This record gives sequence, structure tokens and C-alpha cells, in this order.
Amino acid sequence: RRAMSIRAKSTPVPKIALSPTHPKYEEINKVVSSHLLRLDERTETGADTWQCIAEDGELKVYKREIEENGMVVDPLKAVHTVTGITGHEVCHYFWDVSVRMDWEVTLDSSDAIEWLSEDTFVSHNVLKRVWPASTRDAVFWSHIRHVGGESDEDPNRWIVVNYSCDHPKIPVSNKFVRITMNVAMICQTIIEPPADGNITRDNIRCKISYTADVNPGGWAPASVLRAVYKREYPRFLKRFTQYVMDATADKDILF
Ligand code: 18C
Repeated sequence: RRAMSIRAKSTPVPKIALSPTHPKYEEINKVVSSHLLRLDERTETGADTWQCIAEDGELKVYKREIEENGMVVDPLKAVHTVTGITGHEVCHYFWDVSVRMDWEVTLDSSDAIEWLSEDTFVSHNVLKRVWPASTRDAVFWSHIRHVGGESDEDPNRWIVVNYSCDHPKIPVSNKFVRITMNVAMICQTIIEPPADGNITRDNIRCKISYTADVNPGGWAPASVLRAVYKREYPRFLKRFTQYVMDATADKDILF
């Protein structure tokens, strides 16, 4: 308790539902902070060491080619700007496991196996099988958080992180090859208020940053994997943001 109160004075305590006594509290805060730090350090164009693999209007997808023990683990990042939706909305739909299968086309199933708190749960996800490779699965926690916006200079952001973990309910078995991942969706809403002050969906834009570090868990042919990533990540970002636009079009704006 004492340690907590001392720390609270120097660094702001994150507004999260997960209790500081929860065994995953430290890990979740560490992973979330490192994503926010990475975003702040990043150059807008990513021109340095990142290679652009797809560009379509505001959408840009970059990768870095990295292999570990012959396995492709290319870090991937994408930026996109979409009109008519907020960062809160984008993050909400990305995080909400009850709608995941409405927009996910690479999964066969997705089930919440434990809720850690209102903003954090662990899910088991089975990927669609890609012939002739064995079926993959993934177990990860998903955490949603509102960050900043305390002052005008402080960007108002929402973040969702999907981060692999072990779970006693779903141990690694020989049924699936387990993939591991560290995925983040970070969003910032830009509002251009009209003269009459009445903000509609035409006046809002969402700046999205998506990063994915995925380890396929077992060998997969590098060239095939890279070709599939190049096609699938842009497709996912377009399909998912369209899904959010459709889902929110007739709803009040969730700021
Ligand atoms: O972030 C996304 N979704 C989230 C919520 O569901 C979650 C991500 C989950 C799964 C991400 C899977 C990423 C690829 C896995 C590679 C598996 C390798 C399989 C190897 C088989 C040989 O955070 C959106 C994720 C969007 C993912 C787009 C890429 C999808 C690639 C699909 C795999 C295709 C492999 C083809 C290789 C063929 C080799 C024979």
C-alpha cells in the first residue's frame, strides 16, 4: 500500500478497472506503456527502417523483415485515417469479443475464457486452417484503455492491446500450433467543429495506428507468409474500419 501511494505522487495512476493487486496488473501496464512510447517515438512516415508494403489513400502498411530460427516474425505497423468515427468507437469494436466474429475473417472461433476486470479479458481464438499447414490457435488478453486528454496539449487517445498469455483452461496441446502475438490499436480523434458548433460525423476523423508482432509458432514458408500478410493486413484494416462505420452510422457519437 505504501509503495503504491508513493508512486501515485510521481506518475499518474492509470484509470483502469483492473485492480493493482491483480497478478496481471504490472504486465498489462508495462505492455500498454511500451506501445504508447513506441508510438510517440515513431516518425510519421516510417521512412527510416520500415518498408512500405501497401498504400491505399490514407492507409499505409509497413513491415520490417525479421526471421527468428528461420521463422518469419516481421513486425508490422499500419496507419490509417477514417472520417465519421471516433477512436473510442474503433477501439471499442476492436476490443468487444461479442462482435469479433462479425468482422474477423481469419478466425474460426473466438471465446472469452476469463474476465479479469471490466476492461480486460482472456480469449481463446482458433484460426482458420491454411492448407497444408496445421491449424493455429492463440490465447491472449485484451485490454482497452482511455489515455490522456488531461489538457489541450495532451492527446486524447484510446488503446487496445491483444497480448499472448498462458491460461490453465487452454494449455498448449497437440491439436493446434500456438501462435503468439503483441498487437495494439491506438486511436486519436480529430474534431473540426463547424461554425454552428453542432458536431456531426462529418466533423470527426480518427487517426489509427495498428501494430502487430506475430510469431506463427511453427515453421511456415516465408515467401507464402509474406505474400499473405501483404494482402491480408490492408484488407483487415479496410474491412474492420468499414465495419465500425456501418455499425455506428445511425448511433450517437461515442466520444
Ligand atoms: O488484429 C487482428 N485481430 C485481432 C482480434 O482477433 C487479434 C489477432 C488475431 C490473429 C492474428 C493472426 C495473424 C496471422 C497469424 C499467422 C499465422 C500463421 C499461420 C501459418 C500457416 C502456415 O489481434 C486482425 C488480424 C489481421 C490478420 C491479417 C493476417 C492474416 C494472415 C492469415 C494467416 C495466413 C497464413 C498463410 C500461410 C500459408 C502457408 C502455407
